[in-house]
Amino acid sequence: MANVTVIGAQWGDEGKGKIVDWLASRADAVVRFQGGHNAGHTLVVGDQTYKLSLLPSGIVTGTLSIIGNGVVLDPWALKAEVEKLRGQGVEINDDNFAVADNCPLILPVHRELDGLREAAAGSGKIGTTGRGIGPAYEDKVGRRAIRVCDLAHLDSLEPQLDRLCAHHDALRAGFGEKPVDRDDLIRELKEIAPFVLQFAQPVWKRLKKVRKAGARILFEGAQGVLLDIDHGTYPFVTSSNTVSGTAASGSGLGPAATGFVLGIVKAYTTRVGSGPFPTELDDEDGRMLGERGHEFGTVTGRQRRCGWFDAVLVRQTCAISGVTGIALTKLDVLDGFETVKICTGYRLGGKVYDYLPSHAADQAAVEPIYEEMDGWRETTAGARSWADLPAQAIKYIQRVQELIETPVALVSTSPERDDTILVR
Ligand code: 2SA
Ligand code: MG
Repeated sequence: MANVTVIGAQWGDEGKGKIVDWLASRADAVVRFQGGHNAGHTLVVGDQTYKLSLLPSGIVTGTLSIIGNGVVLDPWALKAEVEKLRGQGVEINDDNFAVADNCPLILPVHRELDGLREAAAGSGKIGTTGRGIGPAYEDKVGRRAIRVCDLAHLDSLEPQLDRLCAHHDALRAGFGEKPVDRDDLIRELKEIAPFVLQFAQPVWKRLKKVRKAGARILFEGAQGVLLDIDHGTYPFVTSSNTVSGTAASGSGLGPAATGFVLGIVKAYTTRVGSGPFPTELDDEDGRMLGERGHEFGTVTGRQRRCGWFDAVLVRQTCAISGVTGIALTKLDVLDGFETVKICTGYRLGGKVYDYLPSHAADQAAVEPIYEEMDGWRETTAGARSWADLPAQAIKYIQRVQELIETPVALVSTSPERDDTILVR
């Protein structure tokens, strides 16, 4: 196996966790390169279910797991997740786990600001996970973040705190909130620092070393391309770049290390949070997809919006993210539908579009153009080869592949690691 970069090719929750876990068992290192503990990857191994939101999925198999500099790190969330997994018998130590010492931290003020803004926005809210992701990235690009390496220098943090608090106190005042309690913040940071610092290092160096030794590296993306800060359904997006290119900048390896780009694609479409969703269904079919697909957020438990497969969007995200091949997941959720629909284009103002236009109002107004196919009655759940699949399901996969102009490399037919069809 060469290096692989796994990214979500829709709005997240495509089933990356299972695929990443499957690939992690064949990799020597697994790297998270963007996002934070807003991700939600569910891994089912035997009779154990692991829910990860910050740690790379390789941690469960004892594979070297690295949090790269592109991630925003909540040190308290890290500690809680490490402790939870240790409680499930997972070994985590400074040999199999490392955190980039140049990662910006998510602080309590970020979470508070996330919540204050969402509450104030009312119906115009983004529908964030409330984890402080956006405000933490804002402070990173605003050059006032406190980073992992600062935890080793807390006695000389005053100038940075001045910059951070000058910014946040003004924002908080606008919401009628008290200024940041600096003493409290320093005390909390001092308390958590030793825990984080035991894993902290310049991970680009560690990666350089393992790469030189021939390690196969798996880059684990979180969320999906439609939530990308540049290419997504702005402003209803997350605050990081979720495209494959971020694997390089968010880990400290060059673009050549990215390797095979595997886009994870759900056989239908879901979205959690606000924003445009052309194929969204507000009917019995939509409810059936949600119910059969167990469409609830791993992190927040929020119910996901559901709709038919949108080939326009996935063709676009595969192009934007340079996807080499896709893994098609949750095909079995479509089992038993009399007919299934695929969106092949949009209508807007008398024109037909073969892509999603950039403007938010246009994105909200496009009307999907559907192609209808016969469904299949047989179950595809647990299928492990083409021969296990009904002819109509194969037709569906082939049509998806044709429309998105990207080959299907894998088909996943249940949350179980081995229920996977390898196409090439
Ligand atoms: P944020 O918190 O600033 O990143 O939210 C901004 C938007 O990004 C969406 N977002 C997600 N969408 C799907 N899955 C995500 N992760 C969890 C999961 C979500 C959960 O995998 O299940 O548990 O609810 C994720 N993270 C961010 C979010 O809905 C906003 O639209
Ligand atoms: Mg998820």
